[in-house]
Amino acid sequence: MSTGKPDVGKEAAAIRDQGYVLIPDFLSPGQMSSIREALAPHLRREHLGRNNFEGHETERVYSLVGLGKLFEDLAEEPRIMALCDAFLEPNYLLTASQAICIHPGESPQAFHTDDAFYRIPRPRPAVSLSTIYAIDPFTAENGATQIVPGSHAWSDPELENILKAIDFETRGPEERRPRPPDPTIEGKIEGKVIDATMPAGSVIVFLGTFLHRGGANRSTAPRLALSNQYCQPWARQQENYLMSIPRERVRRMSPGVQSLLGYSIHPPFMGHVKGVHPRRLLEGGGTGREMK
Ligand SMILES: O=C(O)CCC(=O)C(=O)O
Repeated sequence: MSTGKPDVGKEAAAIRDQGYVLIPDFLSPGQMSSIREALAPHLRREHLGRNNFEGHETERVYSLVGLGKLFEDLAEEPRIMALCDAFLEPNYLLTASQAICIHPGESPQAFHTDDAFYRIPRPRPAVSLSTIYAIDPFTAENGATQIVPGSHAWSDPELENILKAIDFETRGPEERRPRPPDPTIEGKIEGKVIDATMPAGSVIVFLGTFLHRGGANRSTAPRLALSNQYCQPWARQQENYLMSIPRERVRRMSPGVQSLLGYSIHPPFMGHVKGVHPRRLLEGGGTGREMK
């Protein structure tokens, strides 16, 4: 994990200017091998994507933060938290935490932004901040994330139909087909797309308003990445950690991670449980108003 007191001024400035920053040497080789070891039992091609957005040749492990201490530590990594502090309001939340393994033969994802489902007119501040950690080196051949620098500032008309182009429809294996090019966006971004190629251990951090996609994997080996995303404390989280991670496990997590999962309040009282702070449920106190 990155060491020392984070000085994120430059990184935050790059994000403000271009929509993203790429930070090399973020994870140590030791961390990466622990991550691989922890993920191995979950990456056996048993849970390939069910639609063109997840990717039929892509494996995803959701609620990653619930899989062990190293993923908890990554979720509250100090340098990433400092960047979240720069773009999000206090008590921001983890909204997505997943491993993404793009297998050979996968086609490119549709271009999208990670906060598109908050239907607030653009241009606007981002509702979320995303991270993608390269566990394998990201190359142009193996499915490096493809990005459009500056797109975080684009207006709705410039991104017209972007959500409609994303295909979430679930199909059986017999109906699977390559992901088609997205005619509503391809022309607009021609010449602006770059492959976020980076050595293993790097992380790319970008705004929720930033256009990107998982690339095609034309190599012969899988491309493994982790992605944690954070959202404003008043926004609905993509993943429902209150249901996906048992409370017994959450009790053993740090107060910071508990808060990121949703055991927190957006003042004065968004997120309360029968009038009390949700942390009380972790302390075993209950609310004093339990249903009979
Ligand atoms: O895997 C990647 O490089 C990007 C994936 C992505 O953007 C997503 O699934 O939302």
